[in-house]
Amino acid sequence: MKKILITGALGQIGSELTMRLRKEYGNDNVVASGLSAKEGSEEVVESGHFEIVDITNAQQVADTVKKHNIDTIINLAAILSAVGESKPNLAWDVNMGGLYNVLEVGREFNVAVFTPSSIAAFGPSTPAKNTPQDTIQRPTTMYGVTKVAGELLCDYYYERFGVDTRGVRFPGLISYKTLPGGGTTDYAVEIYYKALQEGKFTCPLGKDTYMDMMYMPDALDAIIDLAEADPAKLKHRNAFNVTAMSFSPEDIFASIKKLIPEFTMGYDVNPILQKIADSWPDSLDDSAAREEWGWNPKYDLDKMTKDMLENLRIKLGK
Ligand code: NAD
Ligand code: AKB
Repeated sequence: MKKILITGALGQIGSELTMRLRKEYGNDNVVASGLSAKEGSEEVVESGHFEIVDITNAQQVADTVKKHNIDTIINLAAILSAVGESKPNLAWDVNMGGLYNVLEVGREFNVAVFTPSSIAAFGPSTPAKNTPQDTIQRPTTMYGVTKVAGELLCDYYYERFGVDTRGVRFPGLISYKTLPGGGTTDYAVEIYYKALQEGKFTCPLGKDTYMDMMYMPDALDAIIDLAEADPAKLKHRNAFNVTAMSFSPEDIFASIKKLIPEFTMGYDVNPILQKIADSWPDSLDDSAAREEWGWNPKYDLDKMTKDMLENLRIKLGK
């Protein structure tokens, strides 16, 4: 990667990835883009190039790639699971139509394309425990449908047109800089804010709901390490299973309670979120990522909890 365009750069991942890449590749070599400069982090908009790019507008994507002589697009623009269930048409337009435009630009201008998939690409008929890299994928959400179709489309553009497409299946991502954009795993971020702001949390998922999760620094490493991996070593290309931990609401509550003993948690299960969470794996097998490009996360649940609380205390003044 020499000249990088990030779409959806003001979202949960993009706001941190942009700053990390600017540090490593130089401010001028990382172009952030989004729907509006007012939507998010000032430091992302002000520390380097920022362009308005709606990925459903193919011309805007192509013009930005030409203008900045881009060689890699990291395509983070998307509609996530919970919002996707309330706005399935929008999820299809952005996640499929937008991805198609990005891949077409990749083909026309010989640009590499990195697009994250998700644990949402699996469904209720997928083996839930130690979910294999290559297995049944029959997701039951619009988000999941677009994710599995996106994986296939990226594979197709590599096989058919030689576009250098790569991607991981991210689990729920936890971070303190930018709030998540409307997913099913968002509770695992909100719980830290509520622990510090109110000392109590009402969990929207049942206590035995296990899902894979990851702390943001590991997620950024995953993107950069795979994007820079030697292509000769990759047997898979798109949709590598990656995970760092699997926990339930009871586990994350216990981890926070070790550091905030007065913290309490109750339950008010949201049936729409619960149905989505129940259709996703409990824990992924990420051995292909470990073997093919050295995936090796650094944060487990307690280490993440300590870091989240330390940083959120500063951010929230608590
Ligand atoms: P996010 O919702 O925080 O950010 C997405 C950004 O895309 C937002 O800033 C939004 O305004 C923008 N956007 C929406 N429509 C757009 C359009 N038409 N054109 C340009 N921008 C548009 O999402 P995120 O958490 O940063 O996720 C980035 C990618 O990673 C997505 O593909 C998502 O599916 C995937 N992912 C995220 C997680 C997670 O837990 N955050 C987990 C698995 C996969
Ligand atoms: C969501 O919950 O929608 C995302 C994801 C796991 O893809 N965090």
